[in-house]
Amino acid sequence: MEAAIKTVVGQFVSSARGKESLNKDSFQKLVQRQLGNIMADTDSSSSVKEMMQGLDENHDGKVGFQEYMSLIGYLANSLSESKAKTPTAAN
Ligand SMILES: [Ca+2]
Repeated sequence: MEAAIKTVVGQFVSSARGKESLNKDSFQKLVQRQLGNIMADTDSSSSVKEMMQGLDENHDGKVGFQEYMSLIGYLANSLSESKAKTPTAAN
């Protein structure tokens, strides 16, 4: 679990390339390279843009760390719901 947390943080840090937030290009690359299986439509730049606007709570046009964590939380929640619906896939 510690490795998973390090991965989540490390992906943000390396994608942001020393900046505090992900811009549209770096967000799109992150989503396509790292979340292409868990998320739908990551190849569509318009749907990635919509996703980004949904996450951008402070409306600065970028995805900050807290906003990124909202996405991770959302994905974790979706995963736990889909697992709960499939009793054979416990743990
Ligand atoms: Ca933002």
